[in-house]
Amino acid sequence: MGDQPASDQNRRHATIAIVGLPNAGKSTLLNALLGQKLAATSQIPQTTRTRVRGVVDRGDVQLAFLDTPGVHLPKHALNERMMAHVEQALEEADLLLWVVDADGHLGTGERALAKRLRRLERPVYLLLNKIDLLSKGRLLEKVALYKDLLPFQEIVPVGAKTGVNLDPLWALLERDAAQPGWPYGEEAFTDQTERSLAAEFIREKVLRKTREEVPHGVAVLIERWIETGQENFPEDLDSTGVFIAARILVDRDGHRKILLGSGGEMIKDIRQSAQRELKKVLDRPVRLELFVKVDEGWRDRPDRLDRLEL
Ligand SMILES: Nc1nc2c(ncn2[C@@H]2O[C@H](COP(=O)(O)OP(=O)(O)O)[C@@H](O)[C@H]2O)c(=O)[nH]1
Ligand SMILES: [Mg+2]
Repeated sequence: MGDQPASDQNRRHATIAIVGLPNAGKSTLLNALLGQKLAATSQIPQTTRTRVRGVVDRGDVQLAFLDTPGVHLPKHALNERMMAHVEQALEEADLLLWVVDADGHLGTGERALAKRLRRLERPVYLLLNKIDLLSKGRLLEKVALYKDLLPFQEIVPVGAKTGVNLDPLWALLERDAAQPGWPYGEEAFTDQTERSLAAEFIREKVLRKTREEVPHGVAVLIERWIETGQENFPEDLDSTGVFIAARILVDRDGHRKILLGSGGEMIKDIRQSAQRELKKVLDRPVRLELFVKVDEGWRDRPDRLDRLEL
């Protein structure tokens, strides 16, 4: 394009997919790279359900990161859609970051993923994450164990949670971003809407507070989003604020009871911490209302999945 300003001619970009097994730390890494929280994270596998895109400009280089759900065997229609998100990200990416929990164990899931990545024939970085949890010696053993699975472009030990070793990673990514131009505007940061971010962070609070029993059967639907001047905007809410009403869908009545907790303590706690986080993320006052509703088998109902944009 001949009419581009001279300063734009050096501009390069790359689309980078972050892939791996559940709980490796992919979403934590995305948040660390962006320097801002965009993706929900928790100890519960399958916290991430869709692709989340975050864009960072560094000098002449624009990097678009795609966070993906952890690779696992589908048990519900929901999981099949989650794996379709992974496939789309793999197809779209110029470069792949395979995140592994270096403190974990190299198993069949990882070998299967290695095979899939090999077929793609794209550059793959192996990121050995959670290095805070292991000694230098064990880290070296892990490198030896993984290095022959694929012809990795790079092997980088990192600590996503503590931000360790991200500078060398940035330098490599900037070096390897080879596509001409910048596909995203300079102000671009994410393709997530405020509504989907709100729903994700409410769901994250549910996962973090309820643990084992409930997580995989939970979805969050934003029912109302009311700005100042609109009908039913609360009179006592600051005019820069937003009123959000969200419905938490659960798979069965037992889960609804757990979510409510005795005397409604649990849902109150979830509401308060979600409201606090949303204030930070949206950078303005937030009033949040939550409702819990049983919707049996929603994970296998395509109409529900569509409505939830999953
Ligand atoms: N100790 C330690 N924990 C981490 C690190 N990175 C992520 N985690 C934790 O691993 C869990 C899974 O992280 P998450 O980003 O949700 O994993 P994902 O499923 O791959 O997206 C969370 O509890 C994180 O806090 C790390 O560098 N060190
Ligand atoms: Mg995740």
